[in-house]
Amino acid sequence: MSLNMSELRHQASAAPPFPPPSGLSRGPSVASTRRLSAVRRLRGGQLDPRDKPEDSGKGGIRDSRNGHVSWARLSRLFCAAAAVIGLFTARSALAAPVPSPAPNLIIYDNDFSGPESADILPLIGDPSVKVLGFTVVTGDGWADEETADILRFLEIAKRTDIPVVKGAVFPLVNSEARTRAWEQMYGKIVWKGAWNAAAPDNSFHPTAPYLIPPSPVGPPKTKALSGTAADFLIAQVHRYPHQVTILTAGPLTNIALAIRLDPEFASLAKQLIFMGGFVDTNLQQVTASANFATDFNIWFDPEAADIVLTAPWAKITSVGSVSNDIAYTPELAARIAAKTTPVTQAVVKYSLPLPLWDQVTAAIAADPSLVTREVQAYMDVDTDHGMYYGVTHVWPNETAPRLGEQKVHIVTAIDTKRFLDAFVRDAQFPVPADRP
Ligand SMILES: [Ca+2]
Repeated sequence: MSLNMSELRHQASAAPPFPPPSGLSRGPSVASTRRLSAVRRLRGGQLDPRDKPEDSGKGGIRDSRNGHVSWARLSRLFCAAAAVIGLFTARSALAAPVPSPAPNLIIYDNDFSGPESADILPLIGDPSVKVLGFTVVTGDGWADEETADILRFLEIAKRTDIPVVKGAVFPLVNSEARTRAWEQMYGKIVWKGAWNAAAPDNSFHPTAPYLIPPSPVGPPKTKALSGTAADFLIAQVHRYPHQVTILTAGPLTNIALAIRLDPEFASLAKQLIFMGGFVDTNLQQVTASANFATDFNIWFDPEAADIVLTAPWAKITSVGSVSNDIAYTPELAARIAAKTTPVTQAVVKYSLPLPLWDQVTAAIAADPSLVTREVQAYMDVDTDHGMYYGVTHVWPNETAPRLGEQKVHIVTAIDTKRFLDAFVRDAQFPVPADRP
């Protein structure tokens, strides 16, 4: 979620569909990684002490011709063998370059909105991460204007090598009209994203989904790929089976469409990490913030969330209200501004003092060790069109209805200091002046 409100927009138009991201090669397989480990161990002479031959009880190993062999001779035999193996492996290593560790492959789906997208910095600022693409979904704004926003920010960051693909314009079932009807019955919703009331400067335009108001950082020159986000997501998990983390920080429409188009999609991904799943936050809407304690990403498209949470992922991680506790502050801005790049300037100029919802979620995808506490529970979303439409619910083993809902890792605490330190570092990555 983000609340940038008065950015100007520019139409993103079509480009060829889904060329493979530049500079990307498949990571080594498990088997090749094991081979690499073995080569390194042997080349370093680090023989496992458990490999020591079993003692015969007489100071050596029985030789079929000469009786006992001394440990000194045995040692010489081992040295000779190791030398031969070392020569062989050295030649093998020369013949085949040692691959670098497999990158952390991520597709980031979000309702990018506004002239800065600081939430992508934990990904593009971390050299261990390879972003296969950014996919865009309507949520805080409409998909067309959001696509222009993320394209422009990638230009500022000099990372136009990363593809951007536009996704769903509308949620699966929910609509502005349904939301108005819900509010007449059950109360008010503070933040309605693309359905916020129309603003004179067109920062909100609920009845004009394809309008792109001008942006203070100008329109992008680059274009999104043609095709849809769902097709891009499907293509990438087939290209890199069980290697791609699907990271989302917007409504789950694109992910649900991918699941419905390709029943293999969820199981072919490495995992899902999503921003959302606020559990038991009703009281916080009274005691803290009626806005921040609302599960916007789930509420905006409950049916999509239901489809996603009942799909066969290898692992699901929910980053929910835990991210409310970490906000963008003047102190954080000052730390980021200590190094001047086009990215730090844009972040400091346009970031709003809001919780770092998406930034925390992206950072966890880049570095899961930031999580210091979690709870596991079955999770799904209410899709009845009543008071609790779009409300997340969790169950323990004993009471889960088992209608397809999956066990979810719900993050309840992170290492905040380490997150903030990493976020400042990632925001300050060098932006080459000579790269287009
Ligand atoms: Ca978001």
